[in-house]
Amino acid sequence: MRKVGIIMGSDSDLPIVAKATDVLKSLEIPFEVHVYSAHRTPEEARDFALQARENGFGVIIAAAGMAAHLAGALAANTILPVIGIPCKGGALDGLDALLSTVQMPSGIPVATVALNGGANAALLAAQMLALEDEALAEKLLSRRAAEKAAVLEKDAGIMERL
Ligand code: RP5
Repeated sequence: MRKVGIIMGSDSDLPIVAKATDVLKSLEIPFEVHVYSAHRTPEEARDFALQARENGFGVIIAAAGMAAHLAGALAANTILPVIGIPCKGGALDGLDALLSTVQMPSGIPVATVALNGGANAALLAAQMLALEDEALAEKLLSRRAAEKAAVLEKDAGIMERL
């Protein structure tokens, strides 16, 4: 199976990235995590993206806050799908990161999840890899079934709580 590459702009983004790695571990998807900043270590970020396909990656997740150009900068150097996680924080509490990540000009797409959406970023990456991996697709279907059962269990008990 191809790996998921997770790049965070700073180690202060780690709590958000941990939500993604928890999901990837639960699905037994191999991953690699790096701290590469688009502005502090632009060469490392570029080289990672340029070599990602030949290094066995299938999807890249980029987590960054404030003027969050990391996902776009990685996407500029690879045709692998790039999923951006805008991280909360700073004076605008994430609105800056959300717009910086989601508003990519035509030609270089970044699939953007919610602010701090580490779990959904990992699930979206898993769904991409599952296109060519039936065993992984089955795990995702089981996960959906478990979520459905949990909601229906809450539905069954909701009247008793009122
Ligand atoms: C971005 O700036 C990082 O992704 C982080 O979310 C934010 C703050 O970085 P630190 O000042 O905590 O290193 O580059």
